[in-house]
Amino acid sequence: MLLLQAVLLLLALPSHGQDSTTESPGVLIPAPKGACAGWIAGIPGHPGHNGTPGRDGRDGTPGEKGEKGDAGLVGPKGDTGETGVTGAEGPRGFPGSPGRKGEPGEGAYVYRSAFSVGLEGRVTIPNVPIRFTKIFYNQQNHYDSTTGKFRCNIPGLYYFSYHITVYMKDVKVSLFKKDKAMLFTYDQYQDKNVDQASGSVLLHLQVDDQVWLQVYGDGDHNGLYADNVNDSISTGFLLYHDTN
Ligand SMILES: [Ca+2]
Repeated sequence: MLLLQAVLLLLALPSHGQDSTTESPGVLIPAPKGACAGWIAGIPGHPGHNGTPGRDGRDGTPGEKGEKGDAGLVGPKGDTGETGVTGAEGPRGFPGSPGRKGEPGEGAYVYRSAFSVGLEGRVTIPNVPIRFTKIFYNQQNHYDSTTGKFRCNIPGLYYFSYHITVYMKDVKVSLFKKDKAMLFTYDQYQDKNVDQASGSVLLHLQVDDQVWLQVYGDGDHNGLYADNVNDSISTGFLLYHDTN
């Protein structure tokens, strides 16, 4: 019986080499590939040496965000900036206080022009300027007693007046400006009386304008009279000088 089993085993081994492990009870180590039939496993070897350290692992995931740190120190002062744009003009200020009184001027005399003159006897000649030769005032000599005419030296507004004593004859008298009669006065003489004739006017004069009195009419109205106790006078003066 035993011999038959051995023959069967030898006949079966070549065709079942690969699966021998399952048919060899009591053997712990599997048979190597291509091992011969009937091999017996050896004693296990000693453990090998430790291997070299492995490479570094991959980076871990980021940790959680830390708490906010303390404020840093104040930095140095920066450079001065550029000048800004000029602002809009401000509102008008309050009026200032009045200044001190000025010094007296020097040219006041330039603006003086006045005369006041009278007759020294009766007038006999008509239609010519009456010559007043009794001088009450003629400081600037703007009135010429040789011609009986006032000549304007300062352009401006002038006041003229005359007060005539009328005696023996009627009086017709005119105030002339530049050869034109501007003012007329007529007085009829009353027998055995002394009358008065007068007139006044404001006239604007330019330089060299002349003003005078003369009898007008046919020559029989020249009753202008004057003596020691009766005057016939003519007066004129500058009221305002032109400022332009
Ligand atoms: Ca009269």
